[in-house]
Amino acid sequence: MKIVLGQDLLKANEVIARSNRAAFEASGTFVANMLGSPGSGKTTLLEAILPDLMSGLRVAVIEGDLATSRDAERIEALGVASVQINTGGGCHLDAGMVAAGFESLDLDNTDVLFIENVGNLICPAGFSLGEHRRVVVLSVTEGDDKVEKYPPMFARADAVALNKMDLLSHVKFDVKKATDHIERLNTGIRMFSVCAVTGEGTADLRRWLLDGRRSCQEHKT
Ligand SMILES: Nc1nc2c(ncn2[C@@H]2O[C@H](COP(=O)(O)OP(=O)(O)O)[C@@H](O)[C@H]2O)c(=O)[nH]1
Ligand SMILES: [Mg+2]
Repeated sequence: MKIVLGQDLLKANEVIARSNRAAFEASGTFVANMLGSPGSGKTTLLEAILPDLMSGLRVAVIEGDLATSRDAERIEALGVASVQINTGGGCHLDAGMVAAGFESLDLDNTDVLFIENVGNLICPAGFSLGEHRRVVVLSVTEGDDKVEKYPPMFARADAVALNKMDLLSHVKFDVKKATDHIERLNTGIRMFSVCAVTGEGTADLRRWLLDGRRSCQEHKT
């Protein structure tokens, strides 16, 4: 008998992801999955966009990491409810972990939930969490070949935040080449150039997320 474990795992994840999505729809919570390499700037980007979002919306964050609660502490310092999930060595969050994570959040009183995935350009791409939107944070210090090397991550994203633009003149990174590659893999993907430490460019990303939230409320997607 042939057992295809990988496929079974993904199918089981899909079932839980659908039930997560149903819970998000029921509570009216818009959910964004933030992905990217370790150190690409996922937490810094959240720190840049959360304060403005918080002025009109109730926001929460689920943080995924192999170990430590450092990122959740950074988010809580902003006054945002957060839950840290430690995967204990696992290279990605799966839908079951997220379901356990949002149990300790008050979803009914959460308008926008961010999930910061484990830093990794490979494994998280295959695991839906029930999110409405996927944002890949790619920093210019990682090299412009990362799109070619890790296509599924970019093919399955809704947006890319090209981060650390303040360092562009110091590194070899061809923005046009990377952008062309991303758009070839995924027509219609949104590209944002940002500097998470100064917040430059993040207003456009924030507006896109808010538009996404509005369209999900109207069309339940
Ligand atoms: N120069 C610069 N550094 C950044 C930027 N965004 C993040 N960093 C730095 O990159 C490092 C990793 O950031 P972090 O948000 O922890 O990355 P994460 O692992 O993806 O969550 C930290 O030292 C940040 O200060 C940026 O836009 N410009
Ligand atoms: Mg982080």
